[in-house]
Amino acid sequence: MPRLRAALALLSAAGLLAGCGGGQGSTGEPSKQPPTKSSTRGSAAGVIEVPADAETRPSQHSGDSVDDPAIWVDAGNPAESLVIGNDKRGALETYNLDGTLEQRIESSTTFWGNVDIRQDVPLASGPTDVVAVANGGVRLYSMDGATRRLSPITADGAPLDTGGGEGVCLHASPTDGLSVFMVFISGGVRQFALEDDGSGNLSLQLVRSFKVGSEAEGCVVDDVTDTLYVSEENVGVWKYDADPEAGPTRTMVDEIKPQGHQIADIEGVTLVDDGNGEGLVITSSQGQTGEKSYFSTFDRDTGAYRSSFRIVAGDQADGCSHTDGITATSQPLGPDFPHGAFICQDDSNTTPGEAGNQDFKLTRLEKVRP
Ligand SMILES: [Ca+2]
Ligand SMILES: [Ca+2]
Repeated sequence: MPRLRAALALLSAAGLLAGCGGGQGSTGEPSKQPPTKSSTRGSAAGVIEVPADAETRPSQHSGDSVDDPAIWVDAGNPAESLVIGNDKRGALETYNLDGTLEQRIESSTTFWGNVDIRQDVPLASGPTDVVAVANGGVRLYSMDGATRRLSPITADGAPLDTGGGEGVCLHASPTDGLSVFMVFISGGVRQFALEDDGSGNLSLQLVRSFKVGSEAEGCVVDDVTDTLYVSEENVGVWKYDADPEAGPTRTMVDEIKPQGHQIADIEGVTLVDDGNGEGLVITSSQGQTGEKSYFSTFDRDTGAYRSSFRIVAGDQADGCSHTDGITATSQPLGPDFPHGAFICQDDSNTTPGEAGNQDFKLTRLEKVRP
């Protein structure tokens, strides 16, 4: 698809693909981050405790119901940006930054898995903000920037057949176009090229498959460095070349303790893009029964370990525990999140804020930076 590749190359050269991972928005300039850590406090285990700032409204379903968030950035009106999250037991939802529900999409296939987004993707029908979510394959939507509503961009709105998969991450490559990685609980990974079928809808083609080894789910792609990060839940976080023609060669970023800094199960993986190749990779150490979950940060460029933190109760929301999916962006999101946000799934939603079914917690990004 030379035209798409050329357009992506142009966008990349123009710096319009700056945002790239874990639901990161891709429009606008990343904010410069003045660390303001006055509200954080350390713990004995070397895990910094950071109070949450807001939470989404509770899921409609009890039990293990929410899982993986993404952020759609409204570059023209950042405070109107949206959190996108899955209700595993029945829907894809979007939330305003104050946590209120904006849109709910249901399907006859009730299990909804992970979600990811790329903005300003140069499809044949024009620049498109593409959302991918696991639901009986992969469902693809476009976000209308004016109405802030998701609409399907597959024929008849149907999911595309991936043969399964729960983990999802998009990759917008300047040379290879748009693709989606599906991560299977069995540890398999499949990469599918996504192309406009000529009618404004996307179709897919399998271009690569490989095995991580054991149970895996969380993933994110750094579009600038062409790197796929995948968490092997009981082992560590790997990075692979995201090029469809790359082989199974990989590098360990960080293992679980005692060799590394994380604990099993390693679930979510996300990317903070600060521009110029700088930024952070953040992972979610969910923990086993009786263990407190936490998040770890690594240097995007060198992979060096930077810090660990936990989201605890703030004035408006309780903290995140036993976290599955995470996302982050350094794009400004209006007055409440002027330097971006970090978002985590919480398995036990108590007061402050509403108490009840699971939800997502939002925290100012500068508070969690090392
Ligand atoms: Ca909680
Ligand atoms: Ca709460």
